[in-house]
Amino acid sequence: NTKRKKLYEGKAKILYEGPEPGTLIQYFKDDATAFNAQKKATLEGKGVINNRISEFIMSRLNTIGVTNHFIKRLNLREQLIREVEIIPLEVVCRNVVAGSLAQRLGQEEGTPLPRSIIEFYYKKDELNDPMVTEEHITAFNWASTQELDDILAMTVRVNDYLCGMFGAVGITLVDFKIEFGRVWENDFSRVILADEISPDSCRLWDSTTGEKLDKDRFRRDMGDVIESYTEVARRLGIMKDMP
Ligand code: U5P
Repeated sequence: NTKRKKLYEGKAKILYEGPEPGTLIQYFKDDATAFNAQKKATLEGKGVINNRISEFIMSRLNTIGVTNHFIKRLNLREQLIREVEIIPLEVVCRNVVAGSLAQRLGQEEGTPLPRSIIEFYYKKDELNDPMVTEEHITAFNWASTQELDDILAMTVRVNDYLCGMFGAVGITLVDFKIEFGRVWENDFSRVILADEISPDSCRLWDSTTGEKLDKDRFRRDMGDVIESYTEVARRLGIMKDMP
């Protein structure tokens, strides 16, 4: 392995300088954190599985016209991606009540929502990623109104596609978090999907048993985290070459 410049290290991923200008290498670590890194662990093999699941989902989304940063997988833990100017928002889309929605509004976990809810959180660890509205986002120039429209439209498309994709293999997509970035072409910028989509960033429940197949198993000390992530990959028909 040749030496290369580390540009950013997050809780579960590292970004390195890429081979060409405008590209980066995204490395998936085995580290898991929850509750803004108050809870930490290393889950052996998680990085490998999430690299594969995210590759699978991002490639599918690219083919249906949801432009994203994924270019190609390089090896077990790394993928080549397009460099973006990250938009400091976590966009959460919910189909069923769970997690912070259940907590904050006292609603029962598992209740299907009559229509999907999209929420925005400002990415700021020191502030615990507070929820914000579109007005905060445009007031502080985190994204323009046009960019917000594009983000909303893309989020709805991602949700529709992933609900169908997971539904077909007996998994309910309860909710998920995605992130977006800006790319510049000449003097124009465009918003594309970035980061990752994996059981770290989605709630996935077995459609018949309700069994959780996602990061809540880690957050709630339920055990079998890797086994559940592997089950998601198996149902999607990926990693057939892995033990
Ligand atoms: N989520 C993340 N990262 C965060 C917060 C939430 O990926 O920092 C995901 C959760 O995995 C869940 C969804 O799928 O966003 C909603 O989380 P919550 O607001 O219910 O905790």
